[in-house]
Amino acid sequence: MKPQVLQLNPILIPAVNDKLAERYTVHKFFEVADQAAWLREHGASIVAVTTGGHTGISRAVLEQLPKLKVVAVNGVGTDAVDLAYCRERGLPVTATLGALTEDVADLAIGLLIAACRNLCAGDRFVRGGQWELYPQPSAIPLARRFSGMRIGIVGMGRVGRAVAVRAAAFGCTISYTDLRPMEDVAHRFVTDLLDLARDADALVLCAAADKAEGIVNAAVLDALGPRGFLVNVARGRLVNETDLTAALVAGRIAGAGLDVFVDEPRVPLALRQSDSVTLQAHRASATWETRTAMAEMVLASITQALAGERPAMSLTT
Ligand code: 8YV
Repeated sequence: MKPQVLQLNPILIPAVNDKLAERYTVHKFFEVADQAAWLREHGASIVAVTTGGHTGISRAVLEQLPKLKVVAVNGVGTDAVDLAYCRERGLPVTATLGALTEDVADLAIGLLIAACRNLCAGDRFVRGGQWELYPQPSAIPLARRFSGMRIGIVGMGRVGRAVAVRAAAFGCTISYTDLRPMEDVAHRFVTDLLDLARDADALVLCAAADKAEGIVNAAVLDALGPRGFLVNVARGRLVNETDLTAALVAGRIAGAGLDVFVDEPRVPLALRQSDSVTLQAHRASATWETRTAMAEMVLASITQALAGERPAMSLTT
């Protein structure tokens, strides 16, 4: 009998799914109607789990998988997995470190340009036929220039650094905040997020969420101010979404580009109705190139763990 793998989130790459199915019996948990009953019956036979970065796996489910040898996260964020518990159990939790850096940084810049230049509102204006009805240039408000902006990066890890490289190519001035200054980063470090926001035309959130929930609140948004933009490609929980919605609706910040939300896939109506916001459905890593690389890493982690090796991408063992 082949080893039993529990797949909590779909992997969208057919070639990798084929390889998984050749080597393992893969159970698609997301298609199971009564998951509690399924776990009671089959939990003890599962030796590997794959899941998504922001969806993770609950401790309650982990506790029902006594023979588990690896949790292979198809993502870079592991904030939705109880790492301390997995460490105690000696259970490797792997992530797709480095695989999605470039794509996430690309989307951050894309969202920022879209927000500054009102790309989505402009698209709706043309698509909806309003241009023909209101051809005078004053029908569309002037936008803001992205090149040369002062960018405040929150979280100078892999993604933050890749955003800095791109923004620098646009002539932007870059400052950042993190838990501590990074010796190998030449940009200006700012300890306090309020100060970073005050000095920035745009804040770009690239931080892990575990130690930073709700850090972007009304005070930070007011420090960013009515000409400031917010971009979030990290986790929705970094932002107080109620404060953000209120600030956008009242014009206390100029606009936002958001790929992530507090309660995905639910997005507050006021955000969906606002022309100052560009929205994406948590798709920063969703390219063929990156998702293929990520899926291959998941497969490698499972293969290594089930061969009795320490997976190269393990964060806990
Ligand atoms: C993915 C992510 O959407 O890497 C992460 O932490 O949130 C995203 O890249 C997700 O992991 C896909 O399963």
